[in-house]
Amino acid sequence: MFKKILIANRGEIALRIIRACKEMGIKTVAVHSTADANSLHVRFADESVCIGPPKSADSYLNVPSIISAAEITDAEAIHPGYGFLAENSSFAEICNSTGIRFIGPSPESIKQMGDKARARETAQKAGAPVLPGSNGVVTEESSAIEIAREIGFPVIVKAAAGGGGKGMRVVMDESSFANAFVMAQTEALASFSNADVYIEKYVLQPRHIEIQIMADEKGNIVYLGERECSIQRRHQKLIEEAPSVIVGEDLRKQMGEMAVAIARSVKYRNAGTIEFLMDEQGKYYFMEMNTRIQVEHPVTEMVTGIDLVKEQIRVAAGLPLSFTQKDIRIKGHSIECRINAEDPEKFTPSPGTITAFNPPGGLGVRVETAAYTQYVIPPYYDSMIAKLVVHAETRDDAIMRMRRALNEFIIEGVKTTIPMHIKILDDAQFQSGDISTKFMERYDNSAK
Ligand code: MV4
Repeated sequence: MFKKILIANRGEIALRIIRACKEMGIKTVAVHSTADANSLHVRFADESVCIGPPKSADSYLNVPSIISAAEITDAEAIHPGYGFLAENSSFAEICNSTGIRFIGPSPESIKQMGDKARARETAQKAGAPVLPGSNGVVTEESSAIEIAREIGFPVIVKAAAGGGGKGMRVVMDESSFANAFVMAQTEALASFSNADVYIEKYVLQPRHIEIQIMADEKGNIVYLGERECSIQRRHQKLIEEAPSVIVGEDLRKQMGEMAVAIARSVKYRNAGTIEFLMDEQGKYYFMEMNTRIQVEHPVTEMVTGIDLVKEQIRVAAGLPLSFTQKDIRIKGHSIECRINAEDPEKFTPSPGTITAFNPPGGLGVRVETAAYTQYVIPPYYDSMIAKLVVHAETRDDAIMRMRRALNEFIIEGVKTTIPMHIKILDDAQFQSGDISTKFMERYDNSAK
């Protein structure tokens, strides 16, 4: 096992990884920007290294600084968390070539799944259902129109290098296609320095359901059930839960085995997530694969009892998974609310000093945060300040527990999304489980 790990991240996920290391008897190295000198991940790590000025590009994305920090502290491995360098295949390659273990999949797997058009083909070859669409990227407007006509409108044009919604255009009919196609290409080029786009049939009111998988280096790959992530706004997830109300045991097994087959076909290792879209008939289609630990991993941990970050570290060290498929049982129900420091009307970040901070507690309540009273939220990074996660026997009980915990959560000095979460949890449609990615449009017309 590793003796020392460097955590190339900040905030709650850095803290989450430090906690796993401590329980495994592994020493930790935090890296931080000058803006984060007083943050908890620095305080709780055994050692810390300042890697640059506030801007992410100069610090948390600064590869030479991070590699140097690992070298001078003798860290044997780097955990990238999520965001920043987590899905950067050249960073993974540089780690491995300097003899530092990247805690994640191989650079080849990251590259293969990072190209969403290629990932679609890979999944299809592995036997996964995909929506009618183009075979790979489409460059010519004239052939794009023909493909769209053949698929049938509505269609969606997506950036091959995308994922978060950038470089994406929904096209309802042929008259607006040519313009939207060029717009998607232009936006893709501006955002990713890559104009490649592909086309898919557009599902009008899909659910976003994803399967967590975990793979070791001995070829063991297991699925840990699904997460329902349909409650989102502007391509940011707001609430995630496990299990999904519409996934029963048979479907879970089917989707799980499908996810494992896709992972196996790219010789995947470490933690990964296969995202599916589900239409109103309950048919599911491969959408993308995320080659990292995700923000919402705790809901899977709550219903399986498995520490996913510890497993990531184990398998990166060459050890086998500590469990097999038949050990996985989904127990109870878990919900996560992402609490952001943002203006509830304008959705703009609300940086500043947290003047009072009282996280909730009690049975079945878990809070993942790096915030504290007098903590100053820097304006340079994303606005998530806490994940509130609950676990209970049933979905109804989990909803009641979440409402109780949200009402107990005191955060003063900055505006937060707590009131929005309370509204969603009080919503009869949410409570009935009748949700889709269009859910938030009822509250907010600009949610698209
Ligand atoms: C889709 C889709 C419907 N049909 N693909 C959103 C994020 C990115 N990962 C893919 N996304 C979607 N892909 C097909 N074939 C619906 C979404 C989607 C969405 C699309 C446009 C505007 C807002 C959206 C919100 C959630 C999901």
